[in-house]
Amino acid sequence: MTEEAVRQITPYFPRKSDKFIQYGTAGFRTKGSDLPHVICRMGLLAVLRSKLKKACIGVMITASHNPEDDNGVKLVDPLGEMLEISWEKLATNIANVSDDKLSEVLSSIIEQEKIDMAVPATVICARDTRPSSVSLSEALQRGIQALNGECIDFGLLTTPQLHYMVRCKNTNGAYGKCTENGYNAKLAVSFVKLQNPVTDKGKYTSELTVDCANGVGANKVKELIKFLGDSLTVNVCNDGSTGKLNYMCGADYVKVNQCSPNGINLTPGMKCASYDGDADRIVYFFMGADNKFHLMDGDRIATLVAGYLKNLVKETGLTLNLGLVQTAYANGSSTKYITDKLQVPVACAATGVKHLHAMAVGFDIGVYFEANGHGTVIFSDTAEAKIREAGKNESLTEAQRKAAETLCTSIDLINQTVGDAISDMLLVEVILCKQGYDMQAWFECYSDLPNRQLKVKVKDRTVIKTTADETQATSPDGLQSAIDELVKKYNSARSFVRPSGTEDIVRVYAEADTQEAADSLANEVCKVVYDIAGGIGERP
Ligand code: G16
Repeated sequence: MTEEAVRQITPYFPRKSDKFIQYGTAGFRTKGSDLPHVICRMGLLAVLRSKLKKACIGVMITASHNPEDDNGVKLVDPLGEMLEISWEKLATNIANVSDDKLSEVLSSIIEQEKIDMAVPATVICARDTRPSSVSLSEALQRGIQALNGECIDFGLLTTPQLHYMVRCKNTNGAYGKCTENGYNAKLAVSFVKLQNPVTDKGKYTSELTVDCANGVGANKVKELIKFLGDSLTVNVCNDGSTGKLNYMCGADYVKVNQCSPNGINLTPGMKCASYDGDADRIVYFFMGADNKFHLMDGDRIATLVAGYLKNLVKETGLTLNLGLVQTAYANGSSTKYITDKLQVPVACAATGVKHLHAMAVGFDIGVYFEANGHGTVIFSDTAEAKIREAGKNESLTEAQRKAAETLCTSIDLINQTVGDAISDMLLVEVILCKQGYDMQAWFECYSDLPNRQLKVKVKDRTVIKTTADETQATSPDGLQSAIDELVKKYNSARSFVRPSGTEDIVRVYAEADTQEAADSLANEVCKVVYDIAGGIGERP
């Protein structure tokens, strides 16, 4: 069977170069032109995974925040979570094997995983708006068909919508209706239910301007707005009608450059947000009373959400352990605020939502957010059951029951499968409304430590190895000690470096007591990385 499948696909999607490609932070990412055979082969792998799990598997074609020429693919497991890490290795093997050995590798996976090839397979796929995504989606479908899998193609979706569909399908609709309208209705109904009863909205305004990175999120949020009535006004910018995907706009651009994107003329009083290219990340921003640009990144969203949920849990009287997961990129001030002020335990995971998600599962209610705006909340089955039951429990006080009902509706508003810019946006709006916050009030919760993120190009980024939490470089020799020496020169400073899993670069992060100091430290660390880890191109 594998031989026949390989015979069907290789004439159309041959492996043209022996360039090694690795399943990274969020699947395979590289130039779209290098991907046809990889994506076709991921169709084969998705079928095997579906047969093994006896469930529907998802495949998303996107390179998210990367430039338009790049593309990528990631597999989604039955409950809408990222592909199990042990299978990433299989994916990498399949992507890199020569055409004549492909059948052999497929057969060995079938044998090793004891896959029953008689079990039917279903794969749900979707793509973002990149020009190369259309033909790559065809390549994927050819791979799925070659192993007799059924393919349900949703066409254009945001990445989190695809994750949502997979979970709906595998829970027979218990998680929601497996359609775009089902997704929109679920979110909108919960949003309106949470927002409408608020009578004292304080400084809150229900108007928001969203930079959609010229990506797939633009048309999707336009669809969602139709379900919201007049409860939220969303002005959609960078909707792809003119600009280029992720170019000088989008969540990554705004976060890294700490400035307003092209396409938005930021003036005082405006409340703005940016999605990334596939709408799985969101950051907020505004112009403060000081006439300066202020970023409200994933850390700010995490603190807002954790505080809100913690209060609600307290009001229900239930004993549920709530925790927050961040990465090394989390601003030191946010971690301090969460630990000291909110009194919520914080755990640190490696970059990549798959790592944060895995750690968040350890809590009854696990809030996880990367500083770049990628995150969500997950509720354990037991916690969710307790909350739903409390909402109906007549022996509780009315206030306790109401808090439990509000929690239930919040659960419905949250896309628990993965970070979701649209769902996160609605959740933030609900919380701001309930708190009576404008952006300035939210901003004043705590002060960020000034920070800077930069990139360095090196010949081979894999020479940089780090500890599990990514805060220390363990190789090459001398790199960490050189960083330590630099950090000592600044106050309240911290810096770390790590190879990106989505771009061919090394990321450098620095934090210090002033912006000048953070900038200077980041620049000095870049030079050290360039000198010790084999920098290429112009020295920073
Ligand atoms: C992906 C991952 C995120 C990660 C980001 C950057 O985001 O899903 O978890 O933070 O890449 O990763 P790296 O620093 O390894 O390049 P996205 O939005 O591009 O899918």
